[in-house]
Amino acid sequence: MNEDALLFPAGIEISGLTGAVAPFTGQYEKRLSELREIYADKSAFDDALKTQNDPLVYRVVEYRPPNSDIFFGTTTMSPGHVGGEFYMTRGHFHARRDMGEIYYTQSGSGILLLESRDGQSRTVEMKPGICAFIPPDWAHRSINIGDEPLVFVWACNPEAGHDYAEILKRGMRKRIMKDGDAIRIIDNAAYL
Ligand code: PAN
Ligand code: ZN
Repeated sequence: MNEDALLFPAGIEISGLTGAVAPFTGQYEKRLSELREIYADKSAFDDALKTQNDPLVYRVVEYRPPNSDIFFGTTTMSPGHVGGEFYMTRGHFHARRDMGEIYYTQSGSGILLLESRDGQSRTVEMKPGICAFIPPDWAHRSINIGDEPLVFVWACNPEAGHDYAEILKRGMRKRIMKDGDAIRIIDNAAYL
């Protein structure tokens, strides 16, 4: 493909309730069995897997124009919790430390948990009407704290990439817990 080829405008249909993107260029799903490392309570996790049929935790659908400096898509997260910890994404830094992102929530409610390279922790509320700015070099993980799907549109440079290893290895400083009807943000005892 000629890198200088003219790109043409497009209107992409996005459902704020289901996260469907039409047309889309790629998608993937994460089921609970693929996410054992991120939860604190491994025995609750193993019990959940035994008693449930490997539930869908989240789906990512993207629209990626070729040779563009921007792409976007949706993440749709199921409601749920494991050992009192709400369903969450893996969380990552971008491979490109100079590239941020936005998350624009369409439906549901969540918490965007962010952590700078030097270990500062922040949260941004996720609810319809809030577009979160994720600065370059802040790790980010989204957490569904409601009892409906959490759907958000994300957009960034396709060269941003993902660095999952860092968060997988050391975790994030905070965990988002369900405490009856309340939500608690606690220190992650296993943080390295
Ligand atoms: C998002 C995330 C998506 C899934 O598209 O990749 O919500 O989260 P994990 O990648 O952490 O599993 C994004 O931030 N892209 O850069
Ligand atoms: Zn990202």
